[in-house]
Amino acid sequence: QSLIEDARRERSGGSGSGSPGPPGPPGPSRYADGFVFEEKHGRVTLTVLFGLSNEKHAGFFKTGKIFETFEAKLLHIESRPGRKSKNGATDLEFFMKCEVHSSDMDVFINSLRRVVDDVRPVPEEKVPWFPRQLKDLDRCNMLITKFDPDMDQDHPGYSDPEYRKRRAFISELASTYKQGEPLPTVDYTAEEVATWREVYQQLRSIYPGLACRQFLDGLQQLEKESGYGEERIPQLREVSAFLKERTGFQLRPVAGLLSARDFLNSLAFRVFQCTQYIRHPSRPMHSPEPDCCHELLGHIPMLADTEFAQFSQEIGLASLGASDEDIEKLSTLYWFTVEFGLCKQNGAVKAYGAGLLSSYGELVYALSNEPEYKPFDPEETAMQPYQDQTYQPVYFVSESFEDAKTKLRRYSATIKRPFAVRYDPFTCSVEVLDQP
Ligand code: HBI
Ligand code: NLE
Ligand code: FE
Repeated sequence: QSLIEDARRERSGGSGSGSPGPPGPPGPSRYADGFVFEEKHGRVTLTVLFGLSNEKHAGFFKTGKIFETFEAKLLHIESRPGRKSKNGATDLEFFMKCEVHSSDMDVFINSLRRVVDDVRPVPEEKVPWFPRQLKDLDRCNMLITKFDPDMDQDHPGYSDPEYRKRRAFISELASTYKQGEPLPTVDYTAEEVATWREVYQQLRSIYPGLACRQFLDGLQQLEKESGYGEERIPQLREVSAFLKERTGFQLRPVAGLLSARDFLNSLAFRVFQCTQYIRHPSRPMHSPEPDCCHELLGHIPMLADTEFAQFSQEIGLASLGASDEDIEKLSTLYWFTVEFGLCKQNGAVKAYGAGLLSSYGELVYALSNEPEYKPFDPEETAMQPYQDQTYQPVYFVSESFEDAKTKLRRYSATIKRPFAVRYDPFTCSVEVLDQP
């Protein structure tokens, strides 16, 4: 079974369903018939499953003749008990990896079909691939090109070649990054620092009345100990070191908006994927995509809170190997809490969502009497459609910060998977436990 599992994993290549997988030779999944594992120099490697009913065991030996005829090479073969047949005997199931001339592939498979039963490719993996250890996060890099300055005509940087060049440079630092390397340092230009200063000044002046207590505490520590202030953009390296000491979270550079699966999966390892570029100077008060203002001002102060860090990791653990539907629900919940959540504190509504705390425009709007408020209830919130272009039409308010946390925790624990995961903090890896 182990080899079949490996074959599936390699086939599914990288992160989650529909992922392009790691760079390298073209993935086998592009072959419609599903048998081809790899194609090189006119030869294909096939992964084949077939069955042998009890009455037909002799058929197995006939496969040898077929191999001879096609000059096929057998690379690996395993058998295991298959279905029970009518007379109570157990059929055998075979897994085989072999190599044939590309042009012979179809005839070869059809010939096998004549001597053994039920010839089929290794089925697609049912549980999506997920990272098991820190270095697997190098494969959690599937970007969503949604608000890309190179592709999206509405992006404020679309018609600014200088900005696009800068973005490409900073993206490159992130895409070549490997887990464990020192975090890249960016020498921010005077214009970039000016954008930061504007964002920082404006937001800083309204935080005391609008941000939740946990956020204000975190920000204060960062200002005191990690060089936060309006004069310079903090480097990921120093901020990561700060967080590591507080809550064990560390940062990793990312080139842009990540797929929800990869983003959430990283949280399971207490890794927060951070963009390092800054928004376009023409729109400092709101950006539809994450940028360093969003990460550093919105997320980092919250991640310095022990309880918040703990429950961020729990959402991450719940996302490992989860179905696409569950990922969708988790990311919607994440959106309306970690990104845009409001909570009551001392009788007033305060913001704890990072998307609010990094956007002057939306922070003011969310706490005005314009938008609709709904009480936070995970089951209902998970079903609320959201949009990411502009301000949210509805925000979810929880009775307290703790209340949001408890409810989210309880919800993540209900996500069903055919296995359980346990995080080992000593090795920073995930153990997978098969449930009985
Ligand atoms: N990608 N780089 C990056 N930063 C985020 O904050 C982020 C992301 N992808 C998805 C996401 N956030 C969430 O809003 C949820 O979809 C999980
Ligand atoms: N709208 C946020 C901001 O302007 O900082 C970014 C949100 C990212 C999800
Ligand atoms: Fe975010």
